[in-house]
Amino acid sequence: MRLNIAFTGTILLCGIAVVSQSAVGKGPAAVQPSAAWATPAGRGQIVAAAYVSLRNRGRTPQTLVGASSSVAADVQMHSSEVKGGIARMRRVERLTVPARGELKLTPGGPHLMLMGLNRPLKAGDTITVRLRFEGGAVLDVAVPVADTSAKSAMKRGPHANH
Ligand SMILES: [Cu+2]
Repeated sequence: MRLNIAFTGTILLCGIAVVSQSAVGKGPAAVQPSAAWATPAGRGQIVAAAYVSLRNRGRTPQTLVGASSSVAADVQMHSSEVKGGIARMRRVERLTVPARGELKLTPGGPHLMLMGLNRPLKAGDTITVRLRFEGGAVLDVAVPVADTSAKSAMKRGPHANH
């Protein structure tokens, strides 16, 4: 158990190092992430969703062509649609952040799917998700794992990020 905890700590430190490195910037400078969060996943659960808003201050659209994370075997981009009262998710290869606009990944809309989790995601943890853009730029986003229990949903109101 003690070994296990030490190992998790190491992973977290690595994640932080990656984030600060990329803040120096090889990502598309015009794109800024905000309001990132991921759903928690208990032991044995292998799928979680991640959301983030991407604002593009530039004059050219930026196209997201892939994502990855050290906590998951695969990170897919999905779109959501409701057909005949049933919500369905579909894998997509590209998501565009419009010029001088915003792409919001939200529940019920386009989102990231962390597939094949290699560890539980606990509320309060922060994971790193790397977004890959057309042209080769990458953006590492620190994604806090949210507490999605009913009680905390109220606390996570408009001021939850302050
Ligand atoms: Cu999905």
